[in-house]
Amino acid sequence: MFRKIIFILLISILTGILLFSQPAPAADENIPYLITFGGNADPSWGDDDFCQIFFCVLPASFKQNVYIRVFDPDTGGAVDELKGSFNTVVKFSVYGGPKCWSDSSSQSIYASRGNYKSGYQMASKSFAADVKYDSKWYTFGPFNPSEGEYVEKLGGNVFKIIAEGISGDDGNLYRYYLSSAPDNNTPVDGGNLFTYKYHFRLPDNPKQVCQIYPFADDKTISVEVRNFDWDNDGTIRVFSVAKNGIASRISSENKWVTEIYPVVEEEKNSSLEIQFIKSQTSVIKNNNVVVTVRNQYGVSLPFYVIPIGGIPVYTPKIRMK
Ligand SMILES: [Ca+2]
Ligand SMILES: [Ca+2]
Ligand SMILES: [Ca+2]
Repeated sequence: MFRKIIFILLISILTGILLFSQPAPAADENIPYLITFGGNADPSWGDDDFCQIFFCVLPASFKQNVYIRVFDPDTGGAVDELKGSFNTVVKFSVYGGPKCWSDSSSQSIYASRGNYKSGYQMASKSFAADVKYDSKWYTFGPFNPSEGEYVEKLGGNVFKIIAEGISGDDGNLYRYYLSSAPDNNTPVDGGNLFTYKYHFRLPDNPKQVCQIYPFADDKTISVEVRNFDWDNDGTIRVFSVAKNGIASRISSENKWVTEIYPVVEEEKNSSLEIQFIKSQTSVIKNNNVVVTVRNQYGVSLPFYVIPIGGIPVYTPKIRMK
């Protein structure tokens, strides 16, 4: 009993801290950057569609203006991935209003082929190589929460941000922050960011492990985990309250692979954890990957940067029957 109380206290403390960190990628994910390549890039560099869609959700009680900040929005300088010379343009656009989330095409893993620009565009800016924005934050907003789409299921107002590789062949690395201030990163209490298709850069250091947290709702009876262009870099494992690091197939250069896992009762309405463990024997640098998770109906599961219900802890036979 005492141990249980300590455990709950620990989780509360951890969750409390997590609620106050809202970058994407989040610190817990240990992912250095999001990535979007220019529209004329080769997918074998690790981006299958040159388009990344993120959503921000603000709790219904949150009424202040918010800002979506982008770190290093330009493609050039030290952070980004150079091919030949820097000639890439990436456009960032923020959407709100009805359908910005609820149009199913914006949640599809094939979103970039459909009506993913649903809702209405509230702000947009294209960035090429520009020292003005190199390793600096650019701020979109202010946005009034009521300008988002209210989604009861998600508990609040939702905005969408699309990063789209317009032209060029270089990789734009960047990060987001959902902020209540225009000129610094001030967390939105209870806010969260999520995506249905995660395009990201792995760390170069083989000792670093990344993790992402898809959420399985009560309708989920199996999940299909897909990964693209993992370049055979080590292992990918799935953890949950009922899974203790089950290995996934891993993809090679420019290839998708699929792994299907059954979801048991205890895992419903909880976050899963997918761990990306780099090869300990070969050094693979600048490894960019794409990951999707869908349920048995082919509906995408969202990845939240702050895992819903906290980081899953493997608890064998959590509910004895
Ligand atoms: Ca180039
Ligand atoms: Ca950049
Ligand atoms: Ca790769």
